[in-house]
Amino acid sequence: MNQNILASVLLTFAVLGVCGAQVKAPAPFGPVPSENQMRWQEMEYYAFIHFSLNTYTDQSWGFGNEDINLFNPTNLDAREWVRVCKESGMKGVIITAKHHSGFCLWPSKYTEYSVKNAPWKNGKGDVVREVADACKKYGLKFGVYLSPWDRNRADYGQPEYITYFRNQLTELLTEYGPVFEVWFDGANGGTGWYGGANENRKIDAKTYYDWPNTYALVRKLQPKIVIWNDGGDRGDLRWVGTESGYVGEKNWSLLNAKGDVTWNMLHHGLEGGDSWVPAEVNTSIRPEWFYHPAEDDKVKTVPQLLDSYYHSIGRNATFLLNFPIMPDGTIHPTDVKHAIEMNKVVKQTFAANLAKNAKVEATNARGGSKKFGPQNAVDEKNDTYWATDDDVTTASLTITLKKPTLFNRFLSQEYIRLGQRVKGFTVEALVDGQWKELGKGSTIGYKRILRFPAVETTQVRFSITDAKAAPVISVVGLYNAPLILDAPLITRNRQGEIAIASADVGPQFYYTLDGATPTTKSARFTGPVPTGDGKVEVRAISFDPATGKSSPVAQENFDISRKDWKIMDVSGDQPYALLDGNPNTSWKQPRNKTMPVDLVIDLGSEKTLTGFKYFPDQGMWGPGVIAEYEFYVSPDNTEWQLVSKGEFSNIKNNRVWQMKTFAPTPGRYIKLRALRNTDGNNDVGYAEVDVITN
Ligand code: FUL
Repeated sequence: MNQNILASVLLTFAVLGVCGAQVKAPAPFGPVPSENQMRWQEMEYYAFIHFSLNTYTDQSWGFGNEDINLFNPTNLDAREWVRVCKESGMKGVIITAKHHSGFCLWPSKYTEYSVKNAPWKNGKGDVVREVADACKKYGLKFGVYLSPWDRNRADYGQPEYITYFRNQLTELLTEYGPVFEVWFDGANGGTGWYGGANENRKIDAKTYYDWPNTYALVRKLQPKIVIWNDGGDRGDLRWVGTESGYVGEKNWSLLNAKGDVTWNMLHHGLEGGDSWVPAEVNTSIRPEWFYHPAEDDKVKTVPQLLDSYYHSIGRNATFLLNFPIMPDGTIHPTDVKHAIEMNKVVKQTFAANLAKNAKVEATNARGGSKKFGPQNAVDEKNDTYWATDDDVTTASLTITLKKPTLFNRFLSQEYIRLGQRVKGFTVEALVDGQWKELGKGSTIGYKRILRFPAVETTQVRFSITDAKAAPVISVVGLYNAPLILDAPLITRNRQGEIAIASADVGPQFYYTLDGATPTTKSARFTGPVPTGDGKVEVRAISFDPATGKSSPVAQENFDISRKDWKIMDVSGDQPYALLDGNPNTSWKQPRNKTMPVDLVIDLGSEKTLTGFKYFPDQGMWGPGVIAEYEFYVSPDNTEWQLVSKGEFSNIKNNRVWQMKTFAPTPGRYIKLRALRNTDGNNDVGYAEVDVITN
């Protein structure tokens, strides 16, 4: 070592000595993530792929006796799926190796109900292998979904089935290379084919599957895996209580290892939880998980996908987005387009942290040291952090930018290897000499992003207003996202008036009522538009006058107006919430009723009915989501004709519009009979009920 180098090494030691080499890093606080959970959390965004015999039968859940001969995708190339996932910014893929129908996408040794007996590739195909190989080729991680509920197996419900299940799991976890995540779906619906028994089988999900031993097997076979479950038996990750694509604003990566898990705990985590169980937001790019041609125009738009992005990754969760595969074995081009475009916007938004290496000051830094100083939060490194003294749980960090800077996003990350600590924070900008609040939140965790209208400033203050222990912040960022215009939401109230709205603040709306494509030359929406009593097709766009850009066209086809409808045997106005056109208002039947529970409506005059629609209550508390129904039509409220009956499959997890059609039937009265709800109690609720006429 020459003299100069020696001198500078000594100087460095001296400086570190003064500035904090002796200042100790904060000790971990509470539960912390395992290495497997850390690796998984850093993936942030990955895909689900739903593909099975359901794809060919247009079902949400196969019954277990669907014909294997239907499985014959002519254009299947899993490399295309994985390429789309990669181009969408995803870091992994989870394939439905076996869904509830029991049909296996790999040639399992343990069943005949698999691709090995399908016409596809003359029984020589293996979808799971193709996905695993494609993941290797594109550098994505590979995961499997294996449904515990199996509607095909005769032995489902018996101990033998558990052996079968573990044998299958062993195949999947030993023959396809590294698996980053395994997904044990919690759905256990009851009825099924069960080897020809055609019956309703109830198991006790808590005890039947003997999860502790299955988990041990999984960890032995794949030591680097993370296990998903829906909260019952604690795995490494948790469901967030909804498939609608968001987790709570307050989101702790904690739960208790033992005890029951409520919906609230799934959705928000548990502040005082004794175990690290972070959240995964799972949702489909379409309303349903499997492909249904009727949903080709219901693919989530880029703004809707972005909403889920900000409500998952932006709220301390990961984002698991599903692509349904079409019968020919490909992903629908609209789904591909939207997912890739969404990633472009995300990349553009987060390309440059406008606060990178900016001047930062903090009200407190651990031991007064540079080692834990605020500049660590803007150095673009995830493993350096700003930390305060142990007894300081409120502190501010002020960023001074070199020049006035425009931004509309704030991002922050805690160094979660030391635990999740922050309980409350605010973000302010100095505007005209005053601190103006841009946004606030409760938890931060691995990553938190706030959205707000763009602001131009040179100073930003990030204040931690409440924390469980001294905050440890590894990243603070400011970004300017491009403005995205959403296709507006069109609703029609009972009086037949149209309303148009959008999530954005400020866009103008233009609409047509004659099927024409709206432009800025069409009528401009300024308030409710009367549309009479008949059917009406409304199309509308949002328009940004600043850029001259328009949104995609929104379209709604409304049937006859519900102005003259009368709900029978009820009193007051409240029940009419189910006819008001507003999906956010609902009505629940009186609690003293027991199933079956009827809703009878007088349509005011005779109509020729061809179907009905039901939109369930979207709320949390006893929503009374109907799972099994009968639908009747009557000329006189006395003689009733049963025109439709069945189940609303998967409505428990996915509370979207349900539409049932039937042969044209004239009638003036309708009766929607609830036979069973998704919670197995007597609650019955409705956000909207409508009919289809011809
Ligand atoms: C649910 C299942 O019932 C759906 O069909 C889908 O697979 C979803 C991911 O999980 O519980």
